[in-house]
Amino acid sequence: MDFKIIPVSEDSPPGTTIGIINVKDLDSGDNGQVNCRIEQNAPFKIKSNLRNYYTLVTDTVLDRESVSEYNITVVATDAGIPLLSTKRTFHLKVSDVNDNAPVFSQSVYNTFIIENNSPGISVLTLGAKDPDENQNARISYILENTNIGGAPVSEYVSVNAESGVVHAVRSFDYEQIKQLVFVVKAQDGGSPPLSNNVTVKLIVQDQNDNPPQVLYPVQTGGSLVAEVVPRSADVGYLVTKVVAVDVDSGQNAWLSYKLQKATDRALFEVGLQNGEIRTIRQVTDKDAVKQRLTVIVEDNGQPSRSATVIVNVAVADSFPEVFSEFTELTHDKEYNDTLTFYLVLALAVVSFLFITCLVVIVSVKIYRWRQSRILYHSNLPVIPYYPPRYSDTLGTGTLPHVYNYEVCRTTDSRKSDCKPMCQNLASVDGDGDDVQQADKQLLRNCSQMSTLVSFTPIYLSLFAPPHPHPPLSF
Ligand SMILES: [Ca+2]
Ligand SMILES: [Ca+2]
Ligand SMILES: [Ca+2]
Ligand SMILES: [Ca+2]
Repeated sequence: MDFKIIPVSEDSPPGTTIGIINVKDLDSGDNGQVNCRIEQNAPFKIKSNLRNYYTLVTDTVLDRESVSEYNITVVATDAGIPLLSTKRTFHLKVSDVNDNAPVFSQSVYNTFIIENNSPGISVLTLGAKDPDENQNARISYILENTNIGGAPVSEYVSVNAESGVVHAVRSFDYEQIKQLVFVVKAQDGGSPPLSNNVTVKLIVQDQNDNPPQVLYPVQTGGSLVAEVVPRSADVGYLVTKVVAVDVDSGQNAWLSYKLQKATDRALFEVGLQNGEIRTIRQVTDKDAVKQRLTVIVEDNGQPSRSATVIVNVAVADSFPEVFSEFTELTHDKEYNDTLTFYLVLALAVVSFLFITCLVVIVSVKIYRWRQSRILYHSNLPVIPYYPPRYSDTLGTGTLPHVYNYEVCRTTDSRKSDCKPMCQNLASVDGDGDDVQQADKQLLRNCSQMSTLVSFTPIYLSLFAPPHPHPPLSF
């Protein structure tokens, strides 16, 4: 008996030939008539196409993941009497096909992490199995890209591709994110690869990392709010209610209220659970108008956190009474400091401006006075006026006409004038029209100078030195 075995793939359809068997029997007739069969119950059968040749074929669909190899025993029997037979066993290995996707051990993973965790901490390990073989069973874990609150999920968690360990990338804040839902894919190395997804829910657990926050009474630095209790108030009169919140959850946000300090402990109580402040006895005339209570608000976390709030209470029947008691408090130190600062600043600015003006005025006065002194002592030469056609006169080289102007300035501007030397000019001797023209021109100039001088009275009177000016000559 000879065998020729061909390896078989698990996805081979029924009827696929696995091997060819050649059986010889030297006898003749029925003694040489051979019949082949398979000894075990196996998904194969033997077909005879030619005398002495048999083919071994698959009878059903094979599955390597169920039975990966077979030991097939073929028995060849003749039809003689007695029956003679022979048997041979051969080994058949079913080769793998990537026909299985990885399967996670759980359909959904739920895991917990306490907020304020260290970044990089491992959260859980995902496990998937692939019943195929070798590369067809090599699994990679891949974090599917989704967005959580506008940020990619990879900013929150990471997954080790080989081990399937999920790490927290950052520290979680329960008050920001209470749970994180993301998808991880397990993919084999087959060609083409097969994969499966699983949903992971990471639940962030609360820590008592927030103290209570008091919403009422509002605690502001400068202003003061007082609750008014009439003197006629009965026992159990509701003065006010302390309102507080805690952004934690559960026991970490379970608040209780206690009276820590009070001007008169026998007059008020605070509701342990609701924060209501009530009177516990009748108010009397002896009770001070101004009552100050310190209430502590505690959560029930481990360890607990707390906040304190000051409640001002006025025991009075009229607003003026309340006002007179609390006014001094409203003008607190901070307000006074601010007011003083601005007053000093304003005084400094005004003083500076005053001194600056004074210095400027004195400087200008000194300058003017020095100028006048220089002019007085300088003995500057008189600059004569040469009329037109001076060279055309008698050629004597002397000035035939003398033009003198005298300008007198006094502290009284109204008296400043161009002295009527001008009038004398009209009577100066001269011959010809040119001289007359020159005289007229001088008269006009004199008139203009008089006008100019008359425009300066304020200036002169303001800065004029106390002594009379000497006459100025041009
Ligand atoms: Ca596979
Ligand atoms: Ca397989
Ligand atoms: Ca918290
Ligand atoms: Ca808390």
